[in-house]
Amino acid sequence: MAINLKTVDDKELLYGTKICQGCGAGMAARMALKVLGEKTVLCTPACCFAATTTVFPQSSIFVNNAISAFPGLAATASGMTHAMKALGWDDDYTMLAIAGDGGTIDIGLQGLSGAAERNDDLIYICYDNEAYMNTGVQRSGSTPFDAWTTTTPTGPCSKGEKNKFRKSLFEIMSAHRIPYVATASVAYPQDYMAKVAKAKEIKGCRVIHVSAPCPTGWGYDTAKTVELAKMAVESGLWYLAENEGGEMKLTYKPKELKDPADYLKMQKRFKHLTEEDIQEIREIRDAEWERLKKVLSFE
Ligand SMILES: Cc1ncc(C[n+]2csc(CCOP(=O)(O)OP(=O)(O)O)c2C)c(N)n1
Repeated sequence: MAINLKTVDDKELLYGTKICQGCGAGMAARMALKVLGEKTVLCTPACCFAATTTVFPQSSIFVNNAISAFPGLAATASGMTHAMKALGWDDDYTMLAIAGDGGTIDIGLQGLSGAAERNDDLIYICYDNEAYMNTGVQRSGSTPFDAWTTTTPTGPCSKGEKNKFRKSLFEIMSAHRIPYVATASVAYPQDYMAKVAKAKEIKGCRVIHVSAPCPTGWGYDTAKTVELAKMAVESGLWYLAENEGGEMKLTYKPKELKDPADYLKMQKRFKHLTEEDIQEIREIRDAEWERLKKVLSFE
């Protein structure tokens, strides 16, 4: 699908923010807003995106952004989309909810499940920086195996995050049988924006889970966000997929998976890993890729 990059004037998007240099979350939000345009009603819970763009009385977004309680984004957005209908707003408006992985995959999951069950008419974007970044890098249900965070320290008694598998929001939401679920990455803007554009044309509950690296929490050079996000996909540690009406597929398949070692070695949160640890991550990646082949029907 061709994306009109001129939907909104670049200058109107997120100027004068407090977003860190190289913030993947800012990129994810900016690209979504670019596609959805001015007829968007936005709601965000406590997270980096809210704290860096929307602190009353200042805002750096060209549409209003209502801030919800941390666990309450989906419930608030559900109420707002019903209110839009009750007020007779024209159908062109999109109710957009944007939250981090903590606010979605952990504390906000119950409300999102309710919105999905009711098939409330909204687009929910979870930008995934793989920890609770706004409060200083605490682990979430999306923190990868072995990663350092302040609550998964590294040292003689601990090797970072213990869970081998991250919660799969894509599969959790697919199990709700909503009309559209996708994964995406800020390193593949055409793929991501096409998914947002497709979601805009569909009614009901639509969820997009976008990989969004965080230089501050992951510990890497701020210029490398896109490179790192790309390496995650090319090494099979993240994947680009969609589920449209029950049809699940990969939307981008790397020719052959790259060695995750290069990706891991670029980040301070993995600097404690030995060659044996990296080998274990390769094996977990291989097993997960085999599982995904069955879920997403690819070879
Ligand atoms: C009930 C509740 N618990 C904790 C907090 C503190 N808090 C605010 S933002 C945040 C982290 C958000 O993490 P995430 O959703 O992953 O978004 P990110 O900060 O990474 O953008 C926390 C714990 C809160 N606001 N409300």
